[in-house]
Amino acid sequence: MTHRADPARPLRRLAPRPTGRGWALAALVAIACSPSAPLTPSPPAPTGSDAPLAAGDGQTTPTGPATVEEAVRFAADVDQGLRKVLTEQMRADWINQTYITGDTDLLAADAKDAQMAFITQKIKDSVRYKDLQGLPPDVARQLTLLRRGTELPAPNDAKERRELADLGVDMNSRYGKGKPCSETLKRFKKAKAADKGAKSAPEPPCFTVGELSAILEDKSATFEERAEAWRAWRTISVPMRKQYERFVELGNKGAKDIGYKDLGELWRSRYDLTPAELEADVERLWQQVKPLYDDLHCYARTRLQKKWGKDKIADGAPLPAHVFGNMWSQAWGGIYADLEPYPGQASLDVTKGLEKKRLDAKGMVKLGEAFFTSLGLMPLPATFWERSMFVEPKDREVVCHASAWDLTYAGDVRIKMCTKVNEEDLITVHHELGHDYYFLYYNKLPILFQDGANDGFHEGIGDTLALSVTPGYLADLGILKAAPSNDKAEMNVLMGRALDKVAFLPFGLMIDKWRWDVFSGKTPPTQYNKAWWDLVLKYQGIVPPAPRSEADFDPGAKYHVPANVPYLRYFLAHVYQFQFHRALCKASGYTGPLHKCSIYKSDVAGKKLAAMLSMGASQPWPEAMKALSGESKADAGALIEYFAPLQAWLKEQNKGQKCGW
Ligand code: X8Z
Ligand code: ZN
Repeated sequence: MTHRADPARPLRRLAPRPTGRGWALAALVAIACSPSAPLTPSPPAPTGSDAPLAAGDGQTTPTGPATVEEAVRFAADVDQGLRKVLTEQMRADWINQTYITGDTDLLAADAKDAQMAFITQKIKDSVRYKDLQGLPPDVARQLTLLRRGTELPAPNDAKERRELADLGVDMNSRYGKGKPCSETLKRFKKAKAADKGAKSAPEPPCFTVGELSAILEDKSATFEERAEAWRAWRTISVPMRKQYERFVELGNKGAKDIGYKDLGELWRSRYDLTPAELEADVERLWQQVKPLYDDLHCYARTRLQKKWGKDKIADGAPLPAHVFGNMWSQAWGGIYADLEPYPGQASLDVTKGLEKKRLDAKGMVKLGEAFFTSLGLMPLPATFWERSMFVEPKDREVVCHASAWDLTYAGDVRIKMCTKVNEEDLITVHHELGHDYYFLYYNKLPILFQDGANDGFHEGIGDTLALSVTPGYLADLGILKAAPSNDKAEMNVLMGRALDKVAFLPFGLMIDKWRWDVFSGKTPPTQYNKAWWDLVLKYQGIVPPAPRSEADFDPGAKYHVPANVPYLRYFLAHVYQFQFHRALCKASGYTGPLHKCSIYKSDVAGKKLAAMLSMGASQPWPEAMKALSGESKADAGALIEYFAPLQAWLKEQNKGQKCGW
């Protein structure tokens, strides 16, 4: 994957790396109880074959009326069994994703099959204790979490379960190995190499998602070449269409077997709210942020019209998906140069600073760790440094999408990244370390509590710290020459942030809107692609740059769909992280404008953060939110406050424009 240094690009996270499963798939494990007093005995993690309770070992279900003692024992047994099946799955997945072959696909599918069998059986067994009175709260919470924890319950039938496991692994690996070919793009690359005086190697004209993404943000790529890169990537998912259809059928069967209407209802049941309440809450948050997105969209259109001409970017029309420098138009930092409010106002080229410091991938991760330890958090364990994958291996296929891993639920945490020394990856490093720190701080809890307060919390921790990776902080480290010192430079910085954070919001929402409708049957397979583009248009105001039809399967070209990672979490995280940031800034004694705050070196902020992380999923998420911020509701007010100066500026810029699409 190629990445150019991009002069004067402010703090931004680039196109998300290709793919990433990581912790998310292990998340049977969801939420709740006090970290200090787990009532369920939580013995050391058995990871070997001598584990006291073999997973899925078919213990006979007790007969007669259920008792509290029996339920407590059940929860303890589940804890041990889960440690075993999940650790086995994690190990198989780690090997599979860092060395994709037919063999490792099989090993991963075996482990997934065993994990699904165990969890689905235990969910069914737990029904016996559902209405039992007098359970210790910790045990009741664990059983609740067990029932809603898995994102992929298996159907009763063993053959169907195996089929589901195989489908999941196959789609994931297919995505990881995706390398579409294009003669047009080969010519583009050749011409580019010739311009630089280099000979391009006579390789097959096929490209990874990283390479295609690089073309999307390459200043020398034409409108048409970008459209070709965009189109080419979407050929990899065509064969997934049938697979996905079957995957939905089987996943729904599994969900029904454990009492949910469909898989989407199960996914929406994981937020300590009813599915209907969750949907209403998400809509409330979306309405809070939509005006800001609309302002940004309107401004982007004007600037893109200047770049590409009104024949390509029409007045009042939605924008084509391939002009945002990102394969999914989900983060727009890749075209910062085209949207920069005041060109040349400040030297914000972080990539150049990192290169100057001669930091390598590990050095970037060290820098990330240093932020966490500056807050008084623990250093990462030695095994993290020994076992993580920091760079893309040259000799084998891997899943490059960045991810964080907790292999044993007892301290063997890692990251897997094809790290490049650039600004985007510096931010991604913080994101991934956020997951690892969560793992480390809650790993004394029963395994069912070893999860984020909800999945949006897990996604939001690293991002929260990354909001403190300000130009001021980077200038202190000598990575930037100086922090911006005037309003214009400030506006540039804020725009850089908004291109990643604000642009992402509708995308973060629409993916699962699509899946919820697919799972419920509202969107039948004959309308998979149409429904997808209807939502992209409605929420993002974006249209495909090439004709689409039901022969395509564009959702499959976004990693989280074939990998079956729920996506609402990222929308929530984008709201929470500003709420967390505001709370931690306040705790650290900061009183200035939110977008300039950095909590670097704040012990007080670190303590608050650690306290929340240690709660894991032991209590409903509003409790965790309260522990950190004193607020018990999600609120996009902090995001709006953060971007207030930018929004005022956008409104000025958009005067006289007909916004919307
Ligand atoms: O997948 C990720 C992380 C791993 S949890 C790199 N993200 C989403 C994406 O890439 O689409 C982070 C932001 C959104
Ligand atoms: Zn993540």
